[in-house]
Formats: sequence, structure tokens, C-alpha cells
Amino acid sequence: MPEDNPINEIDSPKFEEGLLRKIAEHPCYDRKAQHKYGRIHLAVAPSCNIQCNFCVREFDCVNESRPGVTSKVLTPQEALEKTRQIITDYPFIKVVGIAGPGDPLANDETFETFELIKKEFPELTLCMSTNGLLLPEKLEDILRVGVSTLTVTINAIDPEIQAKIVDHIMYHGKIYRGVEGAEIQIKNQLEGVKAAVEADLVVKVNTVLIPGINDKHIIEIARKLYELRVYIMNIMPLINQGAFANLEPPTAEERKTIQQACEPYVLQMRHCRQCRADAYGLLGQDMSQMSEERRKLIKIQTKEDIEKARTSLKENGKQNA
Ligand code: CLF
Ligand code: SF4
Repeated sequence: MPEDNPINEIDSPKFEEGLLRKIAEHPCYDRKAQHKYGRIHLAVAPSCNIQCNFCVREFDCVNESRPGVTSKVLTPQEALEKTRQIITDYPFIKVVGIAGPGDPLANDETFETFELIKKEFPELTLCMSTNGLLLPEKLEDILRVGVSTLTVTINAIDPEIQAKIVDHIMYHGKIYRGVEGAEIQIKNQLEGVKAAVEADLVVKVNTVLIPGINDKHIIEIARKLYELRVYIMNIMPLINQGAFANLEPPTAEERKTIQQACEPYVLQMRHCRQCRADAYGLLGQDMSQMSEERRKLIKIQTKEDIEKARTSLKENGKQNA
């Protein structure tokens, strides 16, 4: 492995033009896109197949979402109707994501929902976030329904460390605890990420930084992501709840230092907002939490912006004619 700055020495992952456009319009994958393009999260996936020690299951999945928040679960049909309404009013939303409230791969509704959305809105980017336990066996379905950006949460690649983070997993009808469960999950995560990258998905890895548990290990994860040609890594701070309620969350400075150490290996995401599983709008402007009045205002501004853009296109066309 190159020693100094591997990113400059390797070919960074290459994507065809359609995927490059999707990255450029994805508020999480491209920092510049966050002020221009939005995402809608569809909370259709309530069940989870693992138990992380920082998770309280009345709330959304903390591996992707804001801790302590509960989203209302929708049926696939309700999710389609919500998308229809929101995309019409706010066409700057380009990404439809499923990120919980549990693990999307542990819920068939995830695939039903993506199928409905793809049929009606083929131009939207479909995005998903998972703990990766079922990734190898579900990859075919993920590709079939048209997901193009995939997040896998990897908090450790050493089973001894992972066993401190995840209490147990439920896998093919059996419960596995400790290192045994950790080995299964890590194997599936890494195999799944490798296969997903080979299948041209644009892969992001989320890692929850847990001081005293995985802080010194995260650099090893970054090196592995470099090998696997993962596109971007999102190091998220622990929010102490559940069995980890007594742990200290990392300081901003600690997180920054680790991000800097990982940066030579894999692109770092620094603008994550730890969204709710039902968030929509721009990353910094979750419209699910806004008053009706504010939403209306954004709707009017959006329409005005579109009109302005149309007029300017017409005028430019005349000038160029
Ligand atoms: Fe949602 Fe996640 Fe897709 Fe983005 S969020 S499923 S990749 S569309 Fe983005 Fe929100 Fe951070 Fe997630 S800011 S919590 S990284
Ligand atoms: Fe909770 Fe998400 Fe972990 Fe499942 S994967 S236990 S929902 S944090």
C-alpha cells in the first residue's frame, strides 16, 4: 500500500457519466450539492436484525439517523404518495433514501417501496443505508430495484472490538453473541461492500466514533476502505444512550484529528446532519420539522426560482440563436 498519500497514487473509483451526475446531485456524497439538492427519507423499515449497544430501539437507527428521534412508519404505498407530493412541491429533491427506522435490508417493504418509486420517478437517485449483515444475500435485490448509492455502517473490522459495540445479531433464525456474532457481521459487511463496489454502486461507509472502544482502530477501517475502493467515509460522533449511556462522546477536536488521519485513505464526509429516518428537504433544513407556513414559503421560492431559470434559459437561447 502506498505510504504517503495513497489517494493521489491510486486511480480513484471511476464512474460512468450517469453516476457522476448522481454523485454531483447527492447532498451527502458531494459537499457542494448540499445547499442545492435535497433528499427525502422514507421510514418504511421498522425491524432490525442486530442490537448495537448505543441503540434504543424505540428510536431511529443511530447508525445513520439522529439518536433519540422516532419516525412514523409508512407503508410502501403511503411512501409513494408522500414522495409524489413532496417531489411536485420541491423539485430540488433528487434523492430518495431509506435509512430506517430499523435496518432497510431486514424489511421487505424497502424493496417494495423502491420498486414503486423507480416505476414512477425513474430519474431520482435511490439511496439506502444498512448495517450490512444481509448485504451479500440482498445485493441482487438492491441492484434490481435500482439503488445506486449505498451506505454500510462499519464500526470495527476487528471482531474483538466489534463484540464490544454490538450485543448480538439475529442471522438466519439464530442469535449470535460476542465475537461469534461479530465475525459473521464483519465478514458479510466486507464481502458485501466488495461486491457492491464491483457492481458499480457508489459506496459510503458510516463509522460511529466511540472513544475508548474504536477510536484507535478507525484508521485500520479507513485502510480497508481504501483497499475496497469505497467512495467516501462518514465518521459520526457517538451519542451516548442505551448500554453506552455512561460513555463520553468524542469532542469535535478528537473527531477532526481522526478524520484527518483517515483522509489520505478515503474521502471524508464532514457535513453529515445525522438526519431523521423521515427527514426531507436540504440537509441543513429538515422540512419534516418545519411549520406549514415555512414549508409554503420554500414552495413559493422554489417555484419562483424555476420560473427565473426558465426565463433565463429562454433569453440565453435567443441570444445564442
Ligand atoms: Fe439519506 Fe444517508 Fe442516503 Fe444521505 S442521509 S440514506 S446517504 S440520502 Fe446524509 Fe443524513 Fe448524514 Fe445520512 S446527512 S445522516 S449521511
Ligand atoms: Fe439500532 Fe441501527 Fe444498530 Fe439496528 S443497526 S441496532 S437500528 S443502531
